[in-house]
Amino acid sequence: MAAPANDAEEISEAEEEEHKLPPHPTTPQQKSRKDYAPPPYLIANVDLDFDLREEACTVTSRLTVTPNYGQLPAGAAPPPLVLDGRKDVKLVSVAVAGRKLEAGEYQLTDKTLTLSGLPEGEFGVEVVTELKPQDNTLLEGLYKSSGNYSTQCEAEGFRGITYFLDRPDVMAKYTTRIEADAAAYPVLLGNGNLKETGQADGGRHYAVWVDPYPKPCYLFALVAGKLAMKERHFTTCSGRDVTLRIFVQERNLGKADQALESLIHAMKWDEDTYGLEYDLDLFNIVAVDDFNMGAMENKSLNIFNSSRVLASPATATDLDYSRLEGVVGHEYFHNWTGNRVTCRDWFQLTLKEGLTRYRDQEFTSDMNSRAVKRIEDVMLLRASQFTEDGGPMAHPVRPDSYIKMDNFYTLTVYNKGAEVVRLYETLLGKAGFRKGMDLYFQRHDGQAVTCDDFRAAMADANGVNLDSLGVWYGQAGTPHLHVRTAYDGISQTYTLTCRQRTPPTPGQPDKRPVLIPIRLGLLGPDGSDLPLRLRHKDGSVEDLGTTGVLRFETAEASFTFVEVGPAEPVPSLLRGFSAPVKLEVEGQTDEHLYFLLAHDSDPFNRWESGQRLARKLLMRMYHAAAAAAPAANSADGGHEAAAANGLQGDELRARVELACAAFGGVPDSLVEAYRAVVTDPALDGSFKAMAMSLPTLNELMEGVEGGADPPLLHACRLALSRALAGVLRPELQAAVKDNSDPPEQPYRYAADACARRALKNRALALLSTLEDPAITAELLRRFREATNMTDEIAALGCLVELSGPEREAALTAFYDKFTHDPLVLLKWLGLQAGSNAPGNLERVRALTSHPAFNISNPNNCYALLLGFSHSPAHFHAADGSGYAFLADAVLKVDGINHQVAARLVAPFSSWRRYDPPRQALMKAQLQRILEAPRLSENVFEIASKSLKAA
Ligand code: B3K
Ligand code: ZN
Repeated sequence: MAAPANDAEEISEAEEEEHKLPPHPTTPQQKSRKDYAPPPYLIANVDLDFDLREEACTVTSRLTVTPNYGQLPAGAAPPPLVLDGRKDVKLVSVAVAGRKLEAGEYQLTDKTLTLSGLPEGEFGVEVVTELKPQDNTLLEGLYKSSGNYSTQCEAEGFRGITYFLDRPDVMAKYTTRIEADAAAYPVLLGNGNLKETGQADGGRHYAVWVDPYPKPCYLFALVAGKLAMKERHFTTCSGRDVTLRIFVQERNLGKADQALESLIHAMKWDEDTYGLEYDLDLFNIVAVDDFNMGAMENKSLNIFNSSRVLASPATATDLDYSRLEGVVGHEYFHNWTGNRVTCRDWFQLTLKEGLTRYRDQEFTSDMNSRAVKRIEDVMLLRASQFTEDGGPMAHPVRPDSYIKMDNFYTLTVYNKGAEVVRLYETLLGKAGFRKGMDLYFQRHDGQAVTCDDFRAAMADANGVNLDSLGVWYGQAGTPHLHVRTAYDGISQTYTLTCRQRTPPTPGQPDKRPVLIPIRLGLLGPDGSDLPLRLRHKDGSVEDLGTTGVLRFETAEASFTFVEVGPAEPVPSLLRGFSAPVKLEVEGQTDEHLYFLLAHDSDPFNRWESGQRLARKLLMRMYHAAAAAAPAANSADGGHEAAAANGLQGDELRARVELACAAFGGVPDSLVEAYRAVVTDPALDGSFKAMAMSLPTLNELMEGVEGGADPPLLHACRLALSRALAGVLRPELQAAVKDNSDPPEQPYRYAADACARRALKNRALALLSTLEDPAITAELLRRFREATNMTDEIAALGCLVELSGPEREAALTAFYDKFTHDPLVLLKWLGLQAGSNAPGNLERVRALTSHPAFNISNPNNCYALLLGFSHSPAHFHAADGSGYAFLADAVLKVDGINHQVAARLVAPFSSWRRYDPPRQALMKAQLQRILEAPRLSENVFEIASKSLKAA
């Protein structure tokens, strides 16, 4: 099992030895899960008073502190109370039990305020602090965005407001009084119910908010500003009226309706699916421009990154609409999974995030196409979470240690965590899962609990033992599942022999088997599902219907099906992607895959078969092209991927096409399979669009042994798209034509309308790779005539990859049209950032000083700087120029916002996936980052751990 986590000293010593790291100015403290201890004090009530003023804000916090240390030994003094704080929080005064303390009576450091000599029993503490929100560029704690006050407290931002026990197992009832200038800040919002409002001296006013539900401080929020509002109502299942409001800047009022609509859907869905009703009379949403993450589930005052919550047909794409629905749902669902039942400590983050991500995935599936949603979720998991799990930052869904918790809001905790929750559902069925959820709330409402408590509720509600699921929480890395099949024609039996292995990850050399539910079917010769009759060890036979679930939890096991008939069946394994593993089916032929693609009753596996076929071909192309390149270029004496290094543009393209032609090009059978998909009238357009999408570059990279050459791999992907588009041109053009709506048709965000746009735009994207002037002209025309952002950005996205005059014309037109809409300009920045068009690094560099770019705004950094890391051609340029550019950006941003900077380091963490010359270049940049003075703990953690695995 997991080796015990290193403590802070071990980490930094090892770092210094291996990489000669300069000691970090404040040796970052690594926190370990095994060190959890309950707090010696609890806080029952928090009474906060915010006096918001332009130069400085004063916060008065009155706490009711209760002992939690149990019986004191006779004569022993109560333990000290250590409150968390932050350097930029100025302590004005502190009083205990009504008496103001003198300077020598408490201890103050950059991070803590320690109070000793405390009374026994309950006592009051009053802390007064002074803040400068206008200077808070970290965007944690209280800060200003677009002239308004706003907060972000998860994970540890509350200590940026006042000295407090900033940990989730301290749950208190909050009262918040906010006072500010009435003209500049007419809207004053807090958690819970609005109890009182009134005028104050000097043109000021105030509001008092009372939250009746105990909560950890990370769920505290406050907003004060000039905001416009839209309102709707929801009647809960028990007949209560809830007022729903969204607050936005005046100019964004036209983009606020969809959020309220999605919120209503989410509230209804949670009642219908889980019987969970909203528990207050008011629910507020606020859109904020400067926000590190997507959104935050503060009790009854959800704060969103404006890019996630504002939408209109002219400014948001179908993808934006669907994400909005998902994220509004996610934050709302947290009210029960996260707020009413919260995490005991931050190591348990997946308790709320994995579960809530699972819930938002299910919500989106029920609102739209379940099959398409599953495919999208698996694509993301494989493209990004598998990468994380295979890299130096690999961590279990319940991490063992961290330096900065904010670095652990990862795809592993969220999305792999959601897959782990899905395992319960797969094993227990929907009804059994619901029973488990009911018991979980019955037992733990109002508590701060652990992932083990969740598992126990699931097990106890169903009377089963789920202990073996525990391994998923503690083990990092993606399990490999290997299946061998054997058909016996004489006995008409079919046996699957399964083996599993989880690769070692940093700190976890040895792995245990995990419980893998394998959902499967067996296809007969006509493509229909055979009845599944599983023979048990005792000889009894169990009827599993036509789709069954095998429980595979040892290193190796066999499963035999009887009465399978006179022909060898074709297995459809891991239907619906029933576990987050890498599946290899020994002896699976292309014929099997074509057969599954044509017939599988499981839509996920139909799609998956196409992906596997494309992946195999792409890998063949890649290796052929890499081997064909002159070895003289090779920096490591013959490493094949390195051999094509440095080739660019047309040369690279020619190399790939030649190599592909040498083995006969794209097989007819693949072309025919794609043709069948595009022209099948029974298939949903969104599904077709997914089926016509090639495996992502990230996913392909995983498959290249010894490290990939991204520009070469990208060139192969492009070559395959081009080849398919060349042969299927008539079918693709027909798909474009048949799915184009007349210009007078108003935009609708609805499954059927989105499906038409998805198919049309996917077909256009494939056609665009032909670089045929007629098609390029059509793209430009479609761009100009688009009546919604989905079509507009789809056309622009194609044009941006081309290098002709159309590219510039479209980019300029788009900028001119949206100069005054910073949210839309994020798309404009993002498209240019990720483009592979020749010479694009210079363009991206120039954009960093463009008026549309603001380095202090997280969305801008994500669009342009992180967006640049998505360009295989330029971020991974063989000369290292792309890496140097991003590392410069990391250092610059780290001086402003640590969380954002840490996210910009992530692309370097996967250095091991690339060819040796690139590995060296990336590691050199990580080293350079680490040597920079005044590095934040956030960046230090990612960069040092990334290098440590070298
Ligand atoms: N819980 C927040 C994320 C908080 C981020 C802390 N750095 C959003 C969410 O998952 O709902
Ligand atoms: Zn969440």
